[in-house]
Amino acid sequence: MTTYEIPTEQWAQVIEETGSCVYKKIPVPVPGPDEVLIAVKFSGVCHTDLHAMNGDWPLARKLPLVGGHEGAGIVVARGSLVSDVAIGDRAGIKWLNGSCLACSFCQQGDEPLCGKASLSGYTVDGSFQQFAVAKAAHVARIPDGMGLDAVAPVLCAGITVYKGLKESGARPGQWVAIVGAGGGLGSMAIQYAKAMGLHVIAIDAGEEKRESCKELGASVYVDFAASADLVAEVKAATGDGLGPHAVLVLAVQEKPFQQATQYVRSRGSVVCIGLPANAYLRAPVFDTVVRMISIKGSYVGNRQDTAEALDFFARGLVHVPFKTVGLSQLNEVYAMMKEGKIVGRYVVDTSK
Ligand code: 8ID
Ligand code: ZN
Ligand code: ZN
Repeated sequence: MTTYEIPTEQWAQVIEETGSCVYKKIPVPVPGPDEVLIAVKFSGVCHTDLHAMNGDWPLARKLPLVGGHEGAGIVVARGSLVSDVAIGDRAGIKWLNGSCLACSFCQQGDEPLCGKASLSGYTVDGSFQQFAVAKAAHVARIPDGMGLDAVAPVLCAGITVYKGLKESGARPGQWVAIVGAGGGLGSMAIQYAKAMGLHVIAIDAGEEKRESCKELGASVYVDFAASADLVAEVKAATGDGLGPHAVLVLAVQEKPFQQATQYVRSRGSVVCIGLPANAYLRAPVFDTVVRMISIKGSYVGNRQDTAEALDFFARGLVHVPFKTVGLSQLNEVYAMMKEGKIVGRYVVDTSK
């Protein structure tokens, strides 16, 4: 078995106060008996990391905090109870860092609903550091031959949208609208949807995102900032004027959640995934009843969803357009994200 030299100090991005993070050296963590230490090579930057830095959700987090939950790397140490993950294995840190594996939710594979779940980059330190700890039972197993930079966004964005599409109940040949299609989750959602045999209506703003969405496989692009009547335009996009069978709402604004309930096809489903701060769902009861609309939430994925989402990637069915910058430049990524300027995903390289 290969052994790795593990330093005592490492570079990390640390949130010391709400609203900002500092690039500094901190101690390398030590894995507990059921944990592994992963040398993180690349980590995707999810909009959730920005929510965590700004503390805008009604969910407590640790401080100081190392964010990040799309970390891809190599296992360099493991606790005494770990036997099925080896030193040298390629592994991924995802949002769900660990769960109890014993409660009624865990028993049924609903690990994200576990009351004792620990969350990477939120309730425990995440992947914006060179060495991060995760529960061995929950790490993503990254097959050989995948670029650790390219695979990183699958670890949250990919798993989440793949799960959301399954939750939508949409079947091959049907239409799905992806709201926020040009962003990180959206870019992956277009491709998972296409790979699952669905027609895609991509909704976002601007020409750069139009081009990217079309290139990734969207049949129609609707510019929410330019459209005079978004609801009518989305309904018309399916050809029969009845609207999409399912909607994945990934946007970080409240309004598109309301619009989705208006343009979704009767009997269709609106799957809420984006997590705008202080937002509420509002839909007319009458319409929801007589059009038999389902409105539901979908939250990351379990270990099986993780393996399946990675398998789509391994087969070359999905890829995310990504740009790489150094971990030291994380604040620049957040600035672009706040402005809605990112097409696809930014991935940080922990060596820079
Ligand atoms: O498990 C979950 N439910 C989960 C998992 C991972 C991420 C939820 N999230 C949440 C994040 O916390 C965030 O709130 O999903 C949301 C989207 O994450 P992201 O894809 O990482 O964000 P992004 O790359 O910034 O993309 C957001 C896109 O939404 C567009 C923006 O232009 C951007 O391309 N958008 C917005 I803001 N308002 C829109 C609107 N009204 C819109 N697109 C269409 N219509
Ligand atoms: Zn995420
Ligand atoms: Zn549990």
